[in-house]
Amino acid sequence: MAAVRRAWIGLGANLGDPPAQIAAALAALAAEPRLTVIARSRFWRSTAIGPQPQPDYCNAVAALETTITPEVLLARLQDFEDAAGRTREQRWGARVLDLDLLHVEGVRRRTTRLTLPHPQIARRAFVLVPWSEIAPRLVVPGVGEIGRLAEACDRSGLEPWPPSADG
Ligand code: A4P
Ligand code: MG
Repeated sequence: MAAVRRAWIGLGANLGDPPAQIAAALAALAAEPRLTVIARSRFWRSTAIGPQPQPDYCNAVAALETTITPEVLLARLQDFEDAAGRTREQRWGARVLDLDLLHVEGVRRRTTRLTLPHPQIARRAFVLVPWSEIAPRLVVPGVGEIGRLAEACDRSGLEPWPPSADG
C-alpha cells in the first residue's frame, strides 16, 4: 500500500472573486480521492509581489494527508488551476488561482517540473503567516520552523481577509 504523507499547499488568487476561488479550490481538494484536507488557515489579504499594478491577493495554506505522489499531486493542482480559468502569460502576473505545493513530508525534489520544498517559502509572509496558523512547530528541512519564520518575517501588506468572506 502507498505511504500516507502529509503535504502543505499554498493557495493564492487575485483576479475575479479571490476568496470564492480559494474556497472553491479547497472544496475541489476535499472532493479528491486519496486525499484528505486536515486543516486550513484563515484567508489573508496580501499586497501582490510581482509586476505592478495588480490587485491584492487572497492567500491561504491547507494541510493534506495523501497517498498521491508529489508529481501526480502537482498535476492535479494544475488541473484545478486550469479548471478555474488560469492562463499563464507572465511570471508572477495576476491570476485567478495559484496552487503551490509547499512541502511534502520526507520528500525533496529538484527537477524541471517540481522543486520541494518550494524555493520561495522562507521569504514570503503570505505563505508563512497562514501556514504558522496550522503548523507552527513544523520544521521544513533546509528552511526552518514555520512558526519562527512567520514571527521573523516582514508582515507589511498582510492582514486577515474580512471574516465574512472567509468560507
Ligand atoms: N514548480 C516547481 N516546483 C513547484 C512547486 N513546489 N509547486 C513549477 C508548484 N509548482 C512548482 O508555476 C511555474 C512552474 O513551477 C510550474 O509549471 C511547475 O512545474 P506557475 O504556477 O505556472 O507560474 P507562476 O506561479 O507564475 O511562477 P512561480 O515561480 O511558481 O510563482 P509562485 O512562486 O507561484 O508565485 N503575491 C502575493 N501577495 N501572493 C501570492 O500568492 N504568488 C505569486 C506566484 C507571485 N506573487 C504573489 C503570490
Ligand atoms: Mg505557482
